[in-house]
Amino acid sequence: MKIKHLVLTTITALISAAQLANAGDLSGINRIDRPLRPIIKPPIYSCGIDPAAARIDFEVLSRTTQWRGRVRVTATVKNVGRQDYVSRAGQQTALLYSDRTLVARRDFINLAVGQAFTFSYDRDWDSSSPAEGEFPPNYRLIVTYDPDIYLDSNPRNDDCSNANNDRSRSGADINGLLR
Ligand SMILES: [Ca+2]
Ligand SMILES: [Ca+2]
Repeated sequence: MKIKHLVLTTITALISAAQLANAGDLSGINRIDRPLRPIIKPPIYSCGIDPAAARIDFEVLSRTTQWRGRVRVTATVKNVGRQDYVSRAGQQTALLYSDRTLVARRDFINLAVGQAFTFSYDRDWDSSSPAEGEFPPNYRLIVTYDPDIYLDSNPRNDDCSNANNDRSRSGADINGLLR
């Protein structure tokens, strides 16, 4: 009888221990003891032929008062890839929008590795006005292509990343220059 009781007690204890271990495992407490996965930063994506909407810059050209002046919005398109962009006229263009209004555009043809071009839009700005100071427009630079750019039998004008062809910057940063 004693042996049978001991065996039963032992089995019960083992089952309880196993349940506790399982409960502990699910509680999340034990997870702290596990090695944490290192946070791996994704590599900076760089592909072959890659014109990109690289920058939007603001500058004050002249000032009439502390708050008002003439400003320039400059857009920069750059081939940030590892191969030259070689195309034909009329197949690619860069557009600069102020909110939904197209304010400047520049057609381009070829863009060597690392080569950039800029184009700009000048306007009056009043940082004390509602239209500019309180609700400044958003500027947006877009690199666009003919719909058939990937089907034109010229692989040298196939942008390998469309993720970097669209860049925005708030005109609020112009208010920072006219203060
Ligand atoms: Ca691109
Ligand atoms: Ca093509």
